[in-house]
Amino acid sequence: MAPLVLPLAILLALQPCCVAGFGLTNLLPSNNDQRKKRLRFLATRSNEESSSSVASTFEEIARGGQAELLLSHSSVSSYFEPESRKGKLLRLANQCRHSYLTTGIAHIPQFVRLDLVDKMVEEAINLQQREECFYSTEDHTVYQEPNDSSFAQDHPRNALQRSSKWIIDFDRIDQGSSPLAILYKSPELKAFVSYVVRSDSEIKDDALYTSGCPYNAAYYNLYEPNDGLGWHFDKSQFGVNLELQPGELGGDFELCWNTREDDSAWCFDKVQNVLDVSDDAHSPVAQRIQDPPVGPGSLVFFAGARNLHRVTPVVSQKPRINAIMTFETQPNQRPNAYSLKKFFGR
Ligand SMILES: O=C(O)CCC(=O)C(=O)O
Repeated sequence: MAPLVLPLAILLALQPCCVAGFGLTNLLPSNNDQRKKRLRFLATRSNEESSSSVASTFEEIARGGQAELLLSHSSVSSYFEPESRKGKLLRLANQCRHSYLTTGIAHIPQFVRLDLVDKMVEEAINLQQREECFYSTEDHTVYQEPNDSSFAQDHPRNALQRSSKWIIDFDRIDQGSSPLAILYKSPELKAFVSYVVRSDSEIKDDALYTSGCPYNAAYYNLYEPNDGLGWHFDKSQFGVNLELQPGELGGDFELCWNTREDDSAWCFDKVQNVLDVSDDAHSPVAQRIQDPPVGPGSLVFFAGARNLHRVTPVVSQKPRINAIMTFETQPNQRPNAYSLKKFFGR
């Protein structure tokens, strides 16, 4: 196979069915003028930018032969008339982007073919059974910053949250045959992610990058009974989560939209409000993906630096399994030594 064809083979297995937010049925801009403006912007942009930029990479996918190929080989190809295929791909990306920008999250159900999802679940479970994994457990502040003794221990600045899960890092995954590794390294997926999560000015600036770290690039999470993640803000602007095996009970991803106005604000009152009313099962002030629910093969984008989020403790025996794919806005980014030790045992 030519170098481009291998990653493409995986991308051909993607199933772009629809995009869902939190129970919103129509996530496209309701205003037709806005929609046209957006499409016009996309159409002109590819002429203005260099061929190496993410925007033009995506334009090539959306307009050119790759989109034809992608859609004609995916299982949803029969949903589309040939002449409207390119438009459908662009619409999927725009729906996703709109949902991400207006609710902090975008969800594409059944993004990856189920036989590949099964392969990834099998790989994760096999590696865990061979003890090729690390049990990451910690008490941390919501901000993932060390304690500040000028605040009381129960102040939102210092209040501790408990998180635990098994992690199978990128270095343990078979780079040649794992669908996760191949999908993560495909330029098409990166272009799609960039299109969804970056603002227009950022897209103009340039691309996203895969991680420079051999461990956190793409990794499996396994949440067993009582495992979960306490409320936290991420250090990175956004997260991309491929759901493989949702928890049967518990293990829900919850997000509080617009908890803080920028990635470094403290916003103690809003954080306190979330902590005050939360119990393990369900937060009345958070959003959950419900309609349709997150299922095997769902791709979830979330803006984790601005929006407080958590994974509720898993209650059922069956583990919740997902994969996190790390994309960065700067080349060669790596977590600091503390995070590597704490989360990956490296
Ligand atoms: O496992 C998940 O669904 C979310 C993980 C998460 O919250 C994070 O990576 O910050």
